[in-house]
Amino acid sequence: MPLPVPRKALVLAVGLLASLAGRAGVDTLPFVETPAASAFFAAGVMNSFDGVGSGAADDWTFDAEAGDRLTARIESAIGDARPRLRLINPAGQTIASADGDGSGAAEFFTVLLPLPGAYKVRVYTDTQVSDYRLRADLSRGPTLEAEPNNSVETPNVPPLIFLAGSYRFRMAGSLPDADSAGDFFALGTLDAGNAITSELFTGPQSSLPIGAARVSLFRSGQADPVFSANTNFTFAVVERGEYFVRVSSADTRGLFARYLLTITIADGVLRLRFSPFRCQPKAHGCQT
Ligand SMILES: [Ca+2]
Repeated sequence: MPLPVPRKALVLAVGLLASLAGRAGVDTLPFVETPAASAFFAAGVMNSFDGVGSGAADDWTFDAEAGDRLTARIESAIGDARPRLRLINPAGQTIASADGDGSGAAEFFTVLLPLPGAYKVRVYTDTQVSDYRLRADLSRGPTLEAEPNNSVETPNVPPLIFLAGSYRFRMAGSLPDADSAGDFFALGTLDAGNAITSELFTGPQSSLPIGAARVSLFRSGQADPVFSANTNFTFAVVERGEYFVRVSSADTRGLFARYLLTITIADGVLRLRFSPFRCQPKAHGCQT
């Protein structure tokens, strides 16, 4: 086994930079499960393009299981680098592709990894060398957000996990600088007495400090949130309607501003013998 040659790669973890060894042009994405046992894995690196053109690409490798999903976003320090972002499967085929514009950002969301094996996130520039930062989020469970999800008109609709007397979803997302609108997720139609419990995790793989992100509840037809907090909470629904939850941050957004949101909805009115929730097959994929 050849010894790795030290490389200039830097790994971003716990908000600190630590050196990482690897081979020129090929290195490992250092995924960390966050929080433990969540099935959500986060990685981040800082590096620079060695030259112009795909021949000078950096390949960031990782192992996946069949059914995993990957989101990645690159931001170049110089916008004119217009970074190219590719996802290469174990057979060498490109299965996702995004080209940055003059803002220097490129991203793809929640790409299904159908085969087990070694994948590569490939990044390069066709125009201008630059430093860059790359975020990768891999999920084996929680749903990964997909932009645009910036209003109640265009929310993500997470699949639900049905539990005894409640249902739940877990959503992993992030709030880059440009995402001042935040991320909206549909909760479906709720009745008075239903209880919405929100838990937001950021943790050491996120640049969001505790309390920097806000979770707000919206009811269809009302412009203002019916409830909003920057701490975990339980909210009792007063009025039947279609509800949405938004995660946002006014001033601490960034490439690594990740979060994992867990929403649990319980039937506070205890109609135990019947399903307390109005199933929305189109939205939730459940059976009526
Ligand atoms: Ca958003």
